[in-house]
Amino acid sequence: WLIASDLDGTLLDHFSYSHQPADATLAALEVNAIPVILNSSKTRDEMLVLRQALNNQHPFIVENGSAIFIPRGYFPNKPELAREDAEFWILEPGARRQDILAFLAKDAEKNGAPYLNFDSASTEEIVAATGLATHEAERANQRDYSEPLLWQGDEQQKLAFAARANAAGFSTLQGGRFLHVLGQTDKGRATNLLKKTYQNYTRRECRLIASGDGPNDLDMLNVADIAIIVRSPAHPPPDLPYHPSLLVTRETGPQGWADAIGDIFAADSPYPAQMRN
Ligand code: 2M8
Ligand code: MG
Ligand code: MG
Repeated sequence: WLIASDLDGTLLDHFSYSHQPADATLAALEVNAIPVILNSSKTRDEMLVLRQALNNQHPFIVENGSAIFIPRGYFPNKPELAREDAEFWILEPGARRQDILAFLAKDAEKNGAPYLNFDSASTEEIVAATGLATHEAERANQRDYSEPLLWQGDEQQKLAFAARANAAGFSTLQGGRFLHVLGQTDKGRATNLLKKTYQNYTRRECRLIASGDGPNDLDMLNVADIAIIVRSPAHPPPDLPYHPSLLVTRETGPQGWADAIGDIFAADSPYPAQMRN
């Protein structure tokens, strides 16, 4: 088994960013050697801090599927297409933030910019938009592959903007608060790439549980054997197209997540035994 999970609104409470209700379940998964892959809109810097807080040493996926960070030595050798730095082997299906910013600047000249974007926002504005602390907001703006926009225009303008981004070779994804502009990737594509990497090294098929609360999680839920939609206190659950094994949690955030994982691995689980072990 492999579990891919969103952070905000899933492993972390939407408002308080607390992970406490998920801690015992995360520890139990670790004991059972079931890797939890953190897969979020967040940046590398943010993820490094959260991985520590969550006691997680597995690969992780940043900026909505833009890059996969694999701790060096996690697999017997470096995956073929990965580049490496001092700590990680890095697969990068995404685009570069500077190319996205160049597109935004050009697009704004012609169509205006009915949004607040991180690159031109002050730290105080990011704090106000996210509820993060100052140093956390700084880490959130340490981006390499994507740009979050706090949309201030109407829905129609947003759709037209998304179409122009696509035509320019980028894509857009709606997160809990922001519209993210990124390369032609998403959480599902990156999860699949990482799953194949696990399978190549273990020479075994691995099954995937994915969990998330927002529209930007749907691609990841779609590639999973079991999909968990975590209920949000802030927005309705996203519409999931047909999925044969879908759970929607009763509780919100990390409590909902822990309950769902508990149900899947419980002795009297409604899931077939071969799905449990
Ligand atoms: C942004 O991501 C969330 C994820 O759903 C959003 O769109 O609301 C990112 O900027 C991320 O880096 C940041 O930590 C988060 C804070 O709420 O917002
Ligand atoms: Mg989320
Ligand atoms: Mg997210």
